[in-house]
Amino acid sequence: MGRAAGTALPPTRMSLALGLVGLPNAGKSTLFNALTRGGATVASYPFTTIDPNLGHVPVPDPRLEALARVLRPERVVPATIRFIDIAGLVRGASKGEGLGNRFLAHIREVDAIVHVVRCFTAGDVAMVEGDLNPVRDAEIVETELAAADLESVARARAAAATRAKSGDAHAKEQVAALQRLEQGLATGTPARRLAVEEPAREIVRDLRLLTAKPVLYVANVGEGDLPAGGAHARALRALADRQGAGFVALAARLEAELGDLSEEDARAYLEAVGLREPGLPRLIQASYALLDLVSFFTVLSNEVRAWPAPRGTTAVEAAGKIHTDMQRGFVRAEVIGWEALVAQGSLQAAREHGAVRVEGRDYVVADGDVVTFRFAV
Ligand SMILES: Nc1nc2c(ncn2[C@@H]2O[C@H](COP(=O)(O)OP(=O)(O)OP(=O)(O)O)[C@@H](O)[C@H]2O)c(=O)[nH]1
Ligand SMILES: [Mg+2]
Repeated sequence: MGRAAGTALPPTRMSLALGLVGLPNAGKSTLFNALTRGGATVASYPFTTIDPNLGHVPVPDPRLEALARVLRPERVVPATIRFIDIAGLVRGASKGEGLGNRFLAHIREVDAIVHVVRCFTAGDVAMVEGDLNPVRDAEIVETELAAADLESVARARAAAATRAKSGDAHAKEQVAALQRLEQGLATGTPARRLAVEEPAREIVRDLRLLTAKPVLYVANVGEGDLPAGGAHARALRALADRQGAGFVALAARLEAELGDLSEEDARAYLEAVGLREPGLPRLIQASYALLDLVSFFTVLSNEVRAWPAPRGTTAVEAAGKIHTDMQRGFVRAEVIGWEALVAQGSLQAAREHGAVRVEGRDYVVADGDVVTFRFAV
């Protein structure tokens, strides 16, 4: 296809991961268990728990269900995202308290943060800080993340300063830019809300700052506070709004229990607490959005499948998610929106009616596209 042999291809990325972060006893593991088990009931996808703290969770998607209803494949495979259950953090973690550094290293690995904040009272579950105060709890966690970032940036600045001393003019600019970033972090502003000046951009990207990651707050509320969530959840939502962060309120223990029930019993349970639907699908969809992923679909004779792709993914990159051969031998992509395909009833009908477009390798895949890749090996 006119490509020089041996040209390096962009690496096919592993699926993106979200870390469950929060104080001890916030309900992270309870929520993780609900996610990894509740997820299994969403579709036929055989979810894998790679280790007890890392799970693939299927993403519920009404568009995929609509396609499946019309196309009647043998298998329906949803997109998945990874959740990592991270050990609880305590005040002083950035100085090595509790599980300190190990905890922070795990957060550095993830692409986005689901910050679980305790909003339930239960006499038998100890509160690390003595009383219930979700906004304070959230701020303790954020302060630790910011302190760790401040240290990372200070170290990078010191390294740049050493290079500047040996006469590197660019390093001098980097020092100045890093200094300004440090000042912003020191006032408690998360890195995601600070502009990084060009000379320091690459350095900062490599630091993988903890407060640069997108955040979704989960208010873990008591069953008695459902359906609205209560005053504590409201306070936390206000904090999330101030930060421009995502927010979901749910009761983790109830969500975990729902996974053990028959569909009928689960419905009755939800009704009893005044909920129209469980909270997990909402949380998973919000998490998916937090990662800034779009979904494209593939249709084979016996399988309809959803694939996650970072917004802006091109057709040739999307092909590479499925198979490196498809990427290497990419010829073209045949594209139709999911709604149009549902209306047409089958890919064949869609082709006959001229409803399928032909796109080249640089086509940017849109959310909801159904794509057939043509490739030559
Ligand atoms: N009443 C109530 N209890 C909950 C809820 N979620 C969690 N718990 C209880 O809170 C305790 C701590 O929950 P975990 O899920 O282990 O908390 P964690 O955040 O993983 O804690 P660490 O791993 O120590 O950081 C357990 O006894 C849970 O049963 C909830 O929604 N309602
Ligand atoms: Mg835990």
